[in-house]
Amino acid sequence: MGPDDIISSLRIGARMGRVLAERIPLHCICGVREKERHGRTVLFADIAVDYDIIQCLADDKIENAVDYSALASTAMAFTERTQFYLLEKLADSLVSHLLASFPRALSLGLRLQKNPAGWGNTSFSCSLSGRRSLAILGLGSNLGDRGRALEEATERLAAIRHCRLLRSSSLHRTAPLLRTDQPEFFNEALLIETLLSPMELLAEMQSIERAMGRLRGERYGPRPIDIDLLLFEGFVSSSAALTVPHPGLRLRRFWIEELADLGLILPPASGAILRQRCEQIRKCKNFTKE
Ligand code: A4P
Ligand code: MG
Repeated sequence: MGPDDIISSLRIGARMGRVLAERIPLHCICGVREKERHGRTVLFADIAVDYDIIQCLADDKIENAVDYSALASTAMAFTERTQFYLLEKLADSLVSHLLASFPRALSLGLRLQKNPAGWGNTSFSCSLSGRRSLAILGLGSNLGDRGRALEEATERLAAIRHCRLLRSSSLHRTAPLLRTDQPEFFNEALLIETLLSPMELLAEMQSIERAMGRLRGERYGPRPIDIDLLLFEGFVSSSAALTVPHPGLRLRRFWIEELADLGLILPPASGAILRQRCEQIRKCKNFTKE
């Protein structure tokens, strides 16, 4: 199992099914041409939703399924209220609205098709998809009221649009790593579900850090709050702006324990990961082992 698959193991036991609603007529104002701005035109939508059907198989009840007729009527009601120039923009807001309205949907694919007047049988379409992803965030604080800071960060994260807090780990008091000349940390990990992309989520995390008084000073230095993205479902990246899984994930004992609280047992770090991380740490002054 690769590091990107670790978090998906929380979905073990799922039996994935797909419902499809096709050629749903949507009446809306959408288009860049003058005549398209004056009245509603009809677009056609195909919507595919993937979800875990295990519960509806167990009891054969619509409440535990994704109701395809509700899917179609929600799409119709939403588009009637909107006005966009671009098909892409309409598709994106419709995908977000449907994912938010159908919490069972794990991923959703949408195709919008348009037959503009004057083009005969020619049609144009735009396809877009979105998904609900699991993510694990690592919270740390070693300045001010550390317990309150973790609580406040958790409240703020739970309030982000398109994010839902699923579980939190126990709180750990930890000796400072990397830079030892700073106060003891309070650390905690959260499991969330989000419709945001990894970069959108990172931007929200950083804006919470700023709102809570985090000033970006010395790397690894003391901070009222630090929020790290430890894992994001189906996503691996090694860029400086976003490295996921977090490079210290399997090297910090408190993260290993916090993830176990969330139901995730991490495989041990490979020799290559250990060597790479030691090299990284060596470049930092006042370092200690993680
Ligand atoms: N960045 C890249 N990947 C990520 C990611 N997965 N999550 C970028 C969050 N940010 C990520 O981050 C610096 C840059 O890393 C950002 O621009 C972001 O785009 P930062 O939060 O400004 O700086 P930092 O926190 O000092 O660096 P970093 O690498 O996040 O360090 P860590 O791993 O957070 O280490 N000891 C204990 N006991 N407990 C701790 O929580 N934390 C640290 C900081 C040191 N010692 C500690 C603890
Ligand atoms: Mg950090």
